[in-house]
Amino acid sequence: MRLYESSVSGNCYKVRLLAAQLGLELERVELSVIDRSDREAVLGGKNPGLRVPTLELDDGRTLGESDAILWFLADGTPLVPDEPFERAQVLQWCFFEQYSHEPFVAVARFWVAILGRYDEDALAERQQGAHTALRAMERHLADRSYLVGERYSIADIALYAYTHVAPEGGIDLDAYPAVRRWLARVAAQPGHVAITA
Ligand SMILES: N[C@@H](CCC(=O)N[C@@H](CS)C(=O)NCC(=O)O)C(=O)O
Repeated sequence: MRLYESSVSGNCYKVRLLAAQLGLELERVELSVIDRSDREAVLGGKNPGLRVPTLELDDGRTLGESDAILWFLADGTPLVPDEPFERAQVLQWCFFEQYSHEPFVAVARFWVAILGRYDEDALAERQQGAHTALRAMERHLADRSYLVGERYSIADIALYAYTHVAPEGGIDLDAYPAVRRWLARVAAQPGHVAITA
């Protein structure tokens, strides 16, 4: 399998982390998230969104959207539950991640830590949105070990990816002790690899 990705992207890290934990081999093709001029040439016909991560299977089929890739690779393993309601809860957290978390946490981190260029007011708005998402996670994790069903799942991978690097976007995690305990639990899972791996 081939992964078109960026080594600095949390969305791509989700796939690398899952692959490491499932023992899947990935051929990694690095694309820049700053210079996007080769997007159409490299990803045209593979991902209509022209985004990374894009997964290419050995039979040539391709899949975009990080959380869809997680679901595809992990379905049938203990990282995606069998029980219909728990499966829906995993999707609940994946959709939460994509709509209420990633657009704030990931964008603030991208501007501050990767691009090094931002408008102060726009950054403050993203950081505010990030704290709204973190408060939701804190409420949910206050009396739970993992996001769904008291066991590690792709929902934890989806939200770990950007939450653990939120401070790089000026988003302090001090006010979220349950989130910090959960981050440590996720990082202690067998086969865990760092975002820099
Ligand atoms: N919803 C998509 C977001 C993908 C995305 O925004 N990818 C970024 C890197 S994290 C990217 O490709 N940026 C460069 C570009 O937009 O051309 C996912 O979860 O895969």
